[in-house]
Amino acid sequence: MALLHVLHYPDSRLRTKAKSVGVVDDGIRKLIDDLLETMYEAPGIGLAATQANVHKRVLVVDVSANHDQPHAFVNPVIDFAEGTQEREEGCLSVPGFYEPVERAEHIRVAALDRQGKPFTLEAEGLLAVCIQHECDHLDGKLFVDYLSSLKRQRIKKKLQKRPSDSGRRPAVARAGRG
Ligand code: QAP
Ligand code: CO
Repeated sequence: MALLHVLHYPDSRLRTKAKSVGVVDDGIRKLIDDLLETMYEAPGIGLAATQANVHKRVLVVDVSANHDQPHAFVNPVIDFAEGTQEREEGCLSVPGFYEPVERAEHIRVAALDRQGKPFTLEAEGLLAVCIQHECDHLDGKLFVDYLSSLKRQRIKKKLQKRPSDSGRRPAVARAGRG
């Protein structure tokens, strides 16, 4: 297992459209394990391969309180969506910023699991939001794209001013910098 480097907005590589995985092999299983390790270490509740500069359609999520319910999706497709919900979203690629975004309340996602076996999962609430957010990453889309251009520009300017690893420093180390 290995920790992966996470790209930060506005890095243009986050805009790459990821390619479908042909065969779920040991390399994909290692990618899944590395994404999970990186997500848990952050800590985060979701991470897409795109964020680690790997442009394959692979993502992981775990919204459980005990961090013991990992889900990995290869070639995920949301084939059903209904209702709306609005929640504060954050992103490991947009460290330190949280804004409300409207998403579908209830989804169904079809994907391959870590053995390459097709499955579907129905999700609602936070898990549904997280899956929609991570699927967006595979198409080069970020939650800031749903905000007003004014808010997005403010976030971009603030992230461009700070060192690229500052999202990983404890809050106390940033105190006094605004
Ligand atoms: C997507 O995001 C998500 O700013 C996953 O300094 C988030 O795990 C979907 C994180 C919220 C729905 C609701 C963010 C870690 C983690 C930060 C994450 C940060 C450190 C974000
Ligand atoms: Co994200």
